[in-house]
Amino acid sequence: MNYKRKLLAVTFSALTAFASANTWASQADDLQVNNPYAREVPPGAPASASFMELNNPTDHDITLTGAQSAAADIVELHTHTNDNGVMRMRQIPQIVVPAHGQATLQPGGLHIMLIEPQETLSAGQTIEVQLQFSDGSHKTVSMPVKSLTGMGMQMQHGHMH
Ligand SMILES: [Cu+2]
Repeated sequence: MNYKRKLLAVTFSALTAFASANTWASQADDLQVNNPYAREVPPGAPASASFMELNNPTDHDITLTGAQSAAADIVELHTHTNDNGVMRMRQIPQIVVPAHGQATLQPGGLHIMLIEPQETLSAGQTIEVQLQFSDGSHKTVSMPVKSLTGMGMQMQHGHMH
């Protein structure tokens, strides 16, 4: 083994050590996003929301700490809680996708709130939402806008202006 090859071998084993410590691949790279979509809202609506399935195939937790989008002025992570039979939503600081697990963002549950959405957010459009993770990485997800009317999910919202 000449010197150059030896150096490469050393570098490679250092990389392998990094990878096994789970600090090499970013959380953004590791997370799998399935079936993302955003809710259609009429012009002037105070808020919309984005939903998706998050899959974590790795052996370490992935922590979503925030999101942003050109489609809305304010973007927050939200969940719903059952408050004596009344479903209310509230902002949460993070969504953890457990190792070898999933987190499902869906109507009535976890969601990404799109507050003060852009003027038109109608079915057939595509918007982008950037997910931000606790390791500083981020992932941009393109998603269709879909009409959810007929699903009987009228969202209560606390951000009326
Ligand atoms: Cu919300």
